[in-house]
This record gives sequence, structure tokens and C-alpha cells, in this order.
Amino acid sequence: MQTTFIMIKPDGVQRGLVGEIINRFEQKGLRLVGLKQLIPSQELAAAHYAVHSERPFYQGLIKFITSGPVVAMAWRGVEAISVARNLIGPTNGREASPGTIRGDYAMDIGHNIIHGSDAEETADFELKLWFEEELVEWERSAENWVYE
Ligand code: DAT
Ligand code: MG
Repeated sequence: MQTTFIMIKPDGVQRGLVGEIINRFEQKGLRLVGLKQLIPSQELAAAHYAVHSERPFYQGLIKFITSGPVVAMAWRGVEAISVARNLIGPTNGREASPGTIRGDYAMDIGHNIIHGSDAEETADFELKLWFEEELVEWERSAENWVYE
């Protein structure tokens, strides 16, 4: 099992997509082990996007992500990191296939609704950054039907 960090960005919250997005992850069969709404501080946003600090879009990205509430989540499942990335779709919403979250709801690269960790190391880093030790340990009985 892996746990991945997922964040609905300010555009997803403002557009009323929180329930729709949670529904997709839940119905896929992933287990929700962390959930909170917050307005990210400058420090938190900078730490989260530190890998992009030299990129030309960085300042705009930090301004966007701190502009209002985000919904931070942790989802667990077999290969949860790549499963979630596939549900999300590629970065540019205009190029993302219909059926993916960005493909269905996004028209832009920056305003692309949602973040998902891209590898085990980044998932570990991001979960620690956003949730510290707050994750909820529980068994989801439906998993007896989700997995063989
Ligand atoms: P992803 O979110 O698909 O993992 P990323 O890690 O390459 O994409 O970039 C992080 C975020 O930065 C991305 O979701 C939106 C923004 N971003 C990336 N490339 C951009 C660009 N060329 N112009 C504007 N924003 C960009
Ligand atoms: Mg990324």
C-alpha cells in the first residue's frame, strides 16, 4: 500500500468541485486517511513547491496557491501514487483526456484544479509537510471487494 498527498487547489474549491473530486477517489477504491481545509501560508506553499523555485512561473504559483482555501487529503491504496496521477491527468488541462479530473474540469496549466504527489519520496515529504502525524489508521471494509 502507498499513501499519496492530494490537494484540491483554490480554483477547484472556488468552483465547487470538492465533493465531485472526493467522490472520484472514493469510488475508485482508495481509502481516505487525511482531510483538512486550510489557506496555505507563504512558508507552507514555498516548502511544497521548493523544487520549482527557479522556474519562471514560481511567483505566480505561490500567489495562486495561497490565494484562498485548499483541501488537503491523504489517500491510501495499492500503487496509490500512480493511480491518483492517472485520475488527475497531465498538467495542462487543455491536453488532459476527458475522464481525468483535469481533462474534465481544467482549461489551463496553472489553474489545473488539483495536485498529486509524483513519486514515493515526494509523497512522504508532502504528507509530512501537510499532515505531520495526523493521518487516520482505519480499515475500509469495502477493500475486501475492491482487491482480490
Ligand atoms: P503537476 O502538478 O502536474 O505535477 P508540475 O509538478 O510540473 O505539474 O508543476 C507544478 C504546478 O506548477 C502545476 O500543477 C502548475 C504549475 N505549472 C507547471 N508548469 C507551468 C507552466 N509552464 N506555467 C505555469 N504554471 C505551471
Ligand atoms: Mg508535480
